[in-house]
Amino acid sequence: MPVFTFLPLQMSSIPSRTAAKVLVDQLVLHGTKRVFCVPGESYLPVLDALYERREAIALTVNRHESGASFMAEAWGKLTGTAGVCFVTRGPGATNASIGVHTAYQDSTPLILFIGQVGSDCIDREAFQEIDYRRMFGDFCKWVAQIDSADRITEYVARAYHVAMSGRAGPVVLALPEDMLQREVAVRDARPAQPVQGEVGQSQARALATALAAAQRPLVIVGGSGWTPKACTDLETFARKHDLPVACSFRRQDIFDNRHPNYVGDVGIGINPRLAKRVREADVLLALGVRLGEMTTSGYTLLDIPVPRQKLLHVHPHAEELGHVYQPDIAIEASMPAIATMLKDLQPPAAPVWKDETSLAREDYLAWQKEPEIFGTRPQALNLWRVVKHLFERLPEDTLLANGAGNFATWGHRYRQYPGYSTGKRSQLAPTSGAMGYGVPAGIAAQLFDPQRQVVVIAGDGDFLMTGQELATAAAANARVLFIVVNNGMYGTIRMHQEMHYPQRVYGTALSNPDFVGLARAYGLVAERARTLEDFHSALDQILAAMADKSCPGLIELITDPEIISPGATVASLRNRR
Ligand SMILES: Cc1ncc(C[n+]2csc(CCOP(=O)(O)OP(=O)(O)O)c2C)c(N)n1
Ligand SMILES: [Mg+2]
Repeated sequence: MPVFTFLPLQMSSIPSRTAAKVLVDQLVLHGTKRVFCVPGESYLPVLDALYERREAIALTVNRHESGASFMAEAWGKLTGTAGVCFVTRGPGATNASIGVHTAYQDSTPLILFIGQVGSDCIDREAFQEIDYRRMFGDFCKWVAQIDSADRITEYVARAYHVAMSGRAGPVVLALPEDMLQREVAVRDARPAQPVQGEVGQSQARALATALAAAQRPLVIVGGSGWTPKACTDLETFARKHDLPVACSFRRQDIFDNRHPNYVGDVGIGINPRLAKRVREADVLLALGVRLGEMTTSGYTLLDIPVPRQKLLHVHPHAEELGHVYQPDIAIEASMPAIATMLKDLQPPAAPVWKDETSLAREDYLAWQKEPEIFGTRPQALNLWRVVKHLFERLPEDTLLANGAGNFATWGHRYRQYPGYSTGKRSQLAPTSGAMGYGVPAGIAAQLFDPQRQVVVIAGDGDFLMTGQELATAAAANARVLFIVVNNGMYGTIRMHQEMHYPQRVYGTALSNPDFVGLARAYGLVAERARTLEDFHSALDQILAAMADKSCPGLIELITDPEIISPGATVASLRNRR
């Protein structure tokens, strides 16, 4: 019987380090510049190793793990590299799970490290013990536990690789307490090099042929993995071919909304005329987008599994192609790769769809106009005018972050987002529909780019889900402007309640604190506005005070609960039946 002997590596030249130190050294070499955390005794050695590398990695300490994981997720969205978050076992991990779920649905690179109970008491339901493989198994790309300190470089390299390759997403690594303390002599890994798909020549030809034969084509862009260069190439392609381009739900900054070929977003509350165009398109070129529930108006815009439209689907993950809809042409490729190919595609001499593109653009511009609803409620604070004024007053490259609720509609529908071709993202919003996202995401964006104007619009429900992160913003002097839309209710749910159970209002009213007093207690400058005039002066005052004191600011808007959306009052919903 053959006997294999594995010769030990020449260890003498490799200095020994604690596993925690090896771990932090790997974060540095994989390019991480900031980590978000709530500390726990379960990973004290990591904190100590982070202290040693504090020149290389900044540390943001949060007030709740949802804030930490949301911030790391937003960091991943902004940088295209893995956001990193550390939390403690059990309660810390369960609190952080919302950021993992968001990263999964939003295809954002994220690594969540969790302190785990020591190996000597694992599987006893020890203090705060959870099996993370089972807990996170259904909503992350990869979850593992590093039991052997010798293999830490391998696990961490794979975590970065998996989080950022193909369709990006979250990875969870559990770190048993005793493993982190062990001394090991191991070599560092190399910086991770995520792998992305290219476009094959025959696929490029097939796509070009299908596009050239189209009568009523429409492009829908979405997903993650876009770069400024890819977005610039996309704009060139759209202009050269005169194609109408729509963005998917909460990905409105992929394509410049001022571009003559931009025709709106295919999300919640879609422009009915755009929905009709999606339904009646003969060729749909879907780039990067998953064509999920929110982008397909609840799976109604395309037939399942075989769409009526000829579907040309390009996505960085092969399994997504045909996941729900069977494409006519499926291309597994990165967004930079497909955008490069499209940019160089020869356009037809006179595209037959040219006039349709202009009409679709006109429909979009008409959809932007002030809704009539305020005519019926003249005393109400006009949110359309608030959004208009806000983005006229703030710098063009302002980043808008928000979570979930009907308040978000105003920013989604009425702001014209500059495209990522500018080199900067202008929208941070969860396609997962997670409430509480806006506050931490906005703070992360401000930490990422302190010179930038960041504004968070949050509902009164949405805001208080992660409002304690105001302390994090104040501690970091992050000059975020928070706008709280206070209508005294969980408006979205009230809307559905009135549609299905009219006049039986239950569980959807909110009794709110004094948001201005609350913000001031956190060290913010804050004002309240009940009218548009109030808002104008509050905005001037708060922006000046924020600049003066180098602190975050907040404006509370008291809005009319009757105006539940740009197109409906509560009374109109009740009378629908
Ligand atoms: C974490 C989370 N919990 C619950 C929900 C369900 N939900 C969606 S919108 C909403 C109400 C939002 O209320 P608010 O922030 O006040 O905004 P409004 O609709 O009143 O403008 C709720 C409870 C959710 N999407 N996310
Ligand atoms: Mg509300």
